Amino acid sequence: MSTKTLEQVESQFETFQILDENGKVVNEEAMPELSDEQLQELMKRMVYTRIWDQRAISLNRQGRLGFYAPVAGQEASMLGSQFALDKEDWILPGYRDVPQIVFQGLPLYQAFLWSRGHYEGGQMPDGLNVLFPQIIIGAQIIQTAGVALGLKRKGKENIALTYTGDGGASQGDFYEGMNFAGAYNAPAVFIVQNNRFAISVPVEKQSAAKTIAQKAVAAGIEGIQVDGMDVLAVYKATNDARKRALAGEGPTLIETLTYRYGPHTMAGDDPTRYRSSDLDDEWTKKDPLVRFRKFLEEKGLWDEEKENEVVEQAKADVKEAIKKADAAPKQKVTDLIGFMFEDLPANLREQMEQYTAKESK
Ligand SMILES: Cc1ncc(C[n+]2csc(CCOP(=O)(O)OP(=O)(O)O)c2C)c(N)n1
Ligand SMILES: [Mg+2]
Repeated sequence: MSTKTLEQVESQFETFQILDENGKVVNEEAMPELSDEQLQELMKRMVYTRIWDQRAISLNRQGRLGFYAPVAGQEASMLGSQFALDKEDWILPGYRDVPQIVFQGLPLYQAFLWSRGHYEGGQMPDGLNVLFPQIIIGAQIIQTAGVALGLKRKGKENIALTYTGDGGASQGDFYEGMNFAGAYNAPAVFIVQNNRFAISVPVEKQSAAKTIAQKAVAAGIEGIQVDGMDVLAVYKATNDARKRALAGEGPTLIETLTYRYGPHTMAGDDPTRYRSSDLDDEWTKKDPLVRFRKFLEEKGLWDEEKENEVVEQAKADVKEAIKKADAAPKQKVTDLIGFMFEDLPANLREQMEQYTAKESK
């Protein structure tokens, strides 16, 4: 391929945006059809998530949560996309994608139990089509291709949607999953939340490609790059991708350009060692809540009172949820073994007997 051809391909992937940094509509014809209530609901979810994120970070510091990957900065990317889903669609999340599965129906206390590594946190309520948040980078892409193909074979009017990061897009599984989904025309949507870093490795060091969206080309599927700080653009792109998938027009790769304000996880990385404060400032100016708040205020759909209501609700819910998580029975080894398989293999049966005896003492 000549350099010219590469440039032609790359230049097609411009960032799709509806609201600019000041909350002004820059792409009226792309405006999704959402009612005033739906617009307010999107804002509520983003404000709620930011508060819960702050509370979770503080609970983690107090030793009251386990694994936690902060989400501030990524609210539009996470919640705009989830908002486009039907209740029966499938979500295959990564470890950071807890807000999406909570708004899809996972009770908050279970999300906290998941954070603590408690088995009850991974037991999805009946009817909630969500897989356990994936820790293995990129593994959920292949699983999504499989789930989507299953939905198609069963004649369901639903899609499988997955989230990974820029780091996930550097894994072999990513290409394999997209390629398979494309080949079988499976109703899958792959979202790559490009927050510019895989822990400390910048996206520029992970790939020579100018965009992650263009990686769709080789898989023969649709690809789009979206302003991930613009909740309306993320919603619109996901909704369109979902419709295409259900119409038999194939999978879509959506790259959302976003940023995590906090550390990678609460396990102790220090972002000031791998990110400049200039870059932090540049992205803080794009904040998804600030721009959407301006847009809604202009329409008379948002004010301080509404904001405070959501803040108080989020604080109260977190308090309640952590109390409920604290009340969960202490996890036993037999619980872990018992929930792994429908029929226990011989070696685990043996361990089960040993631990049952031990725990009954
Ligand atoms: C297969 C695999 N390799 C390495 C790791 C260690 N690891 C955990 S998070 C992470 C970075 C992922 O970055 P990205 O996909 O951009 O997601 P983000 O954390 O930025 O949301 C790595 C390398 C892992 N969990 N799995
Ligand atoms: Mg990343």
